[in-house]
Amino acid sequence: MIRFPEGFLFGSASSATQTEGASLKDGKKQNIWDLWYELEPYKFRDQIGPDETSGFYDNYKEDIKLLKQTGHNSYRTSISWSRLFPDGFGEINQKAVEFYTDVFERIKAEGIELFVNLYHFDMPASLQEIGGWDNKQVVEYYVSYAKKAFELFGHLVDRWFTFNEPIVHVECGYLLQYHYPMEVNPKKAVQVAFNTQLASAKAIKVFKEMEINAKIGIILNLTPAYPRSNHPEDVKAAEYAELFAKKSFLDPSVLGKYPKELVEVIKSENLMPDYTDEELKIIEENTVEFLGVNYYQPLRVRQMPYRLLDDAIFMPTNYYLPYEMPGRRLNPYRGWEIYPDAVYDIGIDIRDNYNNIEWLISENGMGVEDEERFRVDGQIQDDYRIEFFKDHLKFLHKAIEEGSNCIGYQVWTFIDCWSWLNAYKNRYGLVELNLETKKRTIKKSGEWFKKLSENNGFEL
Ligand code: BGP
Repeated sequence: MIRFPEGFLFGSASSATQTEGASLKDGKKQNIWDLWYELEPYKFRDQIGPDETSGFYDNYKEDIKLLKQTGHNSYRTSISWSRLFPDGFGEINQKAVEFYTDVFERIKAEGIELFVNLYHFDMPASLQEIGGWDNKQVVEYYVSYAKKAFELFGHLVDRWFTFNEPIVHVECGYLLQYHYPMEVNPKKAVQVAFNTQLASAKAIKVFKEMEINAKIGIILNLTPAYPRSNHPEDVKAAEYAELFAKKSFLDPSVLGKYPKELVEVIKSENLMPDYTDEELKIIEENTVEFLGVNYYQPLRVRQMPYRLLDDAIFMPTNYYLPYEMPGRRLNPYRGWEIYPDAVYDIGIDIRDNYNNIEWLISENGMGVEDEERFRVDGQIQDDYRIEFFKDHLKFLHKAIEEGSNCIGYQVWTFIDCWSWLNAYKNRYGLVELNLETKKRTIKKSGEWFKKLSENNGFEL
């Protein structure tokens, strides 16, 4: 039997845009997902947009009851910025205040620890029009939004997050064209990354000044980079990959400083952002109190074998090549390698290099296509998901045994939800969503998760 420390947090994570639906209802205005879907619906899988989610906005009362039935003692969701402030700033939407207050009160009434995230890839469309994270005025609007959220809901929320996976809106929005505004603009990408870090630190500063009785952190997708071999060139490639993918947000968020190697690369590429010493000081003095770690897949890399053109456009992958390890265990539906050992490596890295800060797994999960084929007597028998959780929990437990300060494990996700790029292709939920009827049915993994949480562990 594997047992976790007393009071260990079990739960799941979700986000506003992926669950609420009602994207233009009761005063909410467009965020970049609603806008992008209006402009280019063909870029969305099966042309399903963010209005067609599981419908938490209308179903939350029933959904919250399911949290208990699936063993949640903690739950993370996010506030939709453009629901609370339809224009991103200025007038507040009273309907949104009522909605989030009721949601949060009901979650608390169930005795569930409430984690609330302020930003999950969902810039209000009106603020994207003025440049989004590239514009420092937007940083100020974000801080005002955060302050209002702390004022309104500070008495209900146990743990706050400033951002979910900030590297994603940097890379996907400004280098790789997976997210709106789909630019390829390294200079902006660096500015967006810096401004996001600044926004996080400024929100933490306000939070601390308000002396709220809760904690504040950030969620990072910490993907360890494993070199193909011990050859020094492969090892160097992995160090570069970690600089971009991991340390770019982890170091300033936890240690208050950017790694000097990263600054050197950015300087040598002529991409230094616009910043002041005062801003660096704000970042240095306002680090996170705990950390959420999303982990799905490792990053395997090898030496970059080609010489680049002198004027090659900057991409992190100018410094390493992603590497597909032969024989890797794969989730074929998502194309992501399954490598649970990394959870241990993350735990030890945080213990040894990041002050052993308090942390939790804030997302981990397996998206599977056509789960319908696993239905027996009306219930999805998702044994593969249970195995996936167990495998990761074993390595998490090992890290905890060796002193890593991990306080919880939250899976992605609660009820099958809408995915940014894959709509409903891959299902992640502990609870099945019938797309036509919207009926919710607990999967086998949901029942298993309840036992896991009740026993604070599981039989090997
Ligand atoms: C994480 C995001 C989530 C979620 C998850 C699964 O990176 O924080 O919002 O979507 O990935 O990914 P996907 O939906 O692309 O399969």
